[in-house]
Amino acid sequence: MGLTLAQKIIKNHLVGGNMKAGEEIALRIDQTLTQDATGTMAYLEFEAMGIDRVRTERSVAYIDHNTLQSGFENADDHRYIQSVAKKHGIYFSRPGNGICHQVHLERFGIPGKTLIGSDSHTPTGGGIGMLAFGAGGLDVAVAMGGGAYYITMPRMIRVNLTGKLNPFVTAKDVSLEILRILSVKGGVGSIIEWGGEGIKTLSVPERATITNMGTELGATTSIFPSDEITRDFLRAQGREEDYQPLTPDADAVYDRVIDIDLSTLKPLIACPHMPDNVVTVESLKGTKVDQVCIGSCTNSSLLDLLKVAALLKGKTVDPSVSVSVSPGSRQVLSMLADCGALSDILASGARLLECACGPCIGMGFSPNSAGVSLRTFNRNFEGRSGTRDAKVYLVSPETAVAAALTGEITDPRLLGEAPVITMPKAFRIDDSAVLAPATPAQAASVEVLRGPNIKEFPKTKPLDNSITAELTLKVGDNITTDHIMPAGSKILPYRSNIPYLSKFCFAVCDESFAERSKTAGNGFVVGGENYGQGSSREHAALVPLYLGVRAVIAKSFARIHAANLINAGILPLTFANAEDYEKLNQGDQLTLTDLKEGMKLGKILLTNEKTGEKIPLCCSFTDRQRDILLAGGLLAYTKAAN
Ligand code: MIC
Ligand code: SF4
Repeated sequence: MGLTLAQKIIKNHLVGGNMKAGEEIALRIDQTLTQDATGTMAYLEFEAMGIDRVRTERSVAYIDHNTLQSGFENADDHRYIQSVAKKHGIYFSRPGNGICHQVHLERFGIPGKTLIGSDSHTPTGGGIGMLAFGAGGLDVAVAMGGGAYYITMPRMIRVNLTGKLNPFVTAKDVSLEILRILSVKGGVGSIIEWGGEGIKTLSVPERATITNMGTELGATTSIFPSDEITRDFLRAQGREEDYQPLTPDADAVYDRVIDIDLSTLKPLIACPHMPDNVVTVESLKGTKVDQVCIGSCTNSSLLDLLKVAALLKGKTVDPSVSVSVSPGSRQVLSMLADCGALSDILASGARLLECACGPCIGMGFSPNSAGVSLRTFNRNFEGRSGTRDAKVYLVSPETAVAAALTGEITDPRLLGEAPVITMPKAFRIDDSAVLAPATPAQAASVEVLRGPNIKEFPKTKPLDNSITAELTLKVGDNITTDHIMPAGSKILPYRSNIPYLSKFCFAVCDESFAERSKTAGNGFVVGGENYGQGSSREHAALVPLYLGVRAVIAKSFARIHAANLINAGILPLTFANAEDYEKLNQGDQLTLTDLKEGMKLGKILLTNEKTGEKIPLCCSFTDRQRDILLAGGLLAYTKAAN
C-alpha cells in the first residue's frame, strides 16, 4: 500500500510508536522556531533542562509578536532571548526582521524536514513541503535538546484541487472555503494534504496562506507536495540546494477526500467571531467598514502586497476607513520599496506598520467601539483585536482593498481589471538581521541577561489519587486560548510573569474567575467541544495551573492545548456521555476518585457532591503522558528522569 506525503516524512523521522492512526508516535525534529511571546518561557524551560547547546539542525528565535516596547518588559525579554540564543546555538531574528512564519519560509524552511514551533501557525512551512507543527513551548524546549516530539498519529485528509482561480478569487478564499466545509473542528486529528492538478496554479506564498490557515481547522498540520514551483521559490531565495521533489505515492490511501474546483469559488468572508462563519462577500455588500488591516502570517507576502499596491495605485482610501499594512518581512518591505509599490501604498492614505504581528494579536490598531474591521488575518475571535465589542471579519487582500476604497464591504470583482503579478526571479537577500549564535568555544563566556519581569515558573506537585475541588468555571463550545489567556498590548508584555498574567485569565468570559479561583485554592473547569482551540500558548495551561486548576473536563479538546495541559500537570478529561455536561454547574463541589488506577483503565469517576450524581469520564493517556501527569508535569518528569 502506498504512502501519503505526510506518512513518508513521518516514516523518515519516526523514533517511536507505530504509524497507526490514533496511536502515539515520536518524531525526530530537524528544526525549531520560537517567537518572543512564547519564547521567553520556552528558553527558561530549555535552561532548566541543563543542556548546553541545541541538538537540532537549525533553531531560530524570532522577535515578532511583542515589538511595541511600551515599557522595559519587552526590551528585557528580547535581550534575554538574544543572549540565551547566542549561548545555546540558536539563530536570532531581530525585531523588525519579520513574522516568524514568513521569514522561516523565505530563509530556512526545507522540504521534507520536520519543524516544530511555539506558535500554532508553524504549519505555514507546509507550503514548501515541510512537515511543520505548532507546539507548546516546553515541547519545543525538549526538541531543542534533541528529544522527540510526540503526537497522535493523524488520519489523512486529501483535498484535491482542480481548475484555476478566477480573477479576484484567491488562496485566502480557498482557506475560507475549506473552513466552510470542515468547520473549526473538522481537521482535528488529521493532516490535510493538498494535491491535484489545481495546485500547479498556486505559487508558494499562496500555498503557505492555505497551510497557515489549516490551523483554524484544528488540523495537526497541512502540507503541499514539493515540486517545480517549490524549486523556483527556493532558487529565487538563493537556496536551490535545499530543494528536493516530494509527492505522495500514486496508490496512497486517504481517510477522506474532498474535491474543490478552484474555478467555482467566489470571494468569501468569515463573519464574527469564528473563522468558519463563512459567507460570500457579495452577500454582505454595503456593510459599513471602519477599519481595514492588511498583513499577518496569512497574507503579508510580497505577492500579496504587490497586488494590494497595484489595486491602491493612484487611488485614495475612503476617509471613513483607517487602513494599515504590515509587510510580513524586511525582505517584503525592502522589495516593495525598491520597485516603488510602497509609495503607491503610502500615497493611498494607508498607514504602514512594522514587519510584525501587530494588530493580529491586538498589539495596537484596535478598532473603535463596536467597529467593523476587515482583516486579512486568520483569527477573528471575540476580543482578540483589543476591542471587546468590535466585529472582525476575515478576508483576502483583494477584498480588504475593495473595502478600504469604498468604505463598505464590496465584492473585489467590482474593482475592474485584476492586476497580474508574477513571482520575482530573485528575492532581495539580506540576512544581516539574523544573528548567528556563538561558537561552542565562545559560548561559555556569553552571559544570559535577565530582567526583573521574568518571574518564577508555577510550582507543580505530584498528582494526588483523589481530588475534591469547586467547579470554578463552566464554559461552552469552541473556547479559544484567547478566552483562557488573552493577549493584546496590555497583557502580552507579561508573558514571563505568570502571577501578573493570572489577573486576566478567562477575563473575556468572566472577570471574577481569577479572584474566585484564588479564594477556592483548587478548582475544576468544565468546557464543551473543542476546548482550547487556537494558539499554542502554554500560558493557557500555566496560568490556570498557577490559579489552582487541577483538571479540565470537556466534551473534546484541541490538540496543542491538551498537550499543554498534560505538560503543566493538569488533567484533561472528557465526558463519557456528552449530555452529562448539563449535570454540572458552576459552584458545585466535585470529587475525582481513584485517579491512578482510572488513568490506566481510561475511565475515571466524578462525583458531584452537591447532587450526589456519579458521572463517568474518559481519558486515553499513553504511559508517557500518565507518568508526566503523575510527576506533576513535563518539567518535573524530565528532571526526575535525568
Ligand atoms: C496567535 O496567533 O494566537 C499567536 C499569538 O501567534 C499564538 C502564540 C501566542 O499566543 O504567543 C499562536 O498562534 O500560537
Ligand atoms: Fe502573529 Fe497573527 Fe500569525 Fe499569530 S496569527 S503568528 S499573532 S501574525
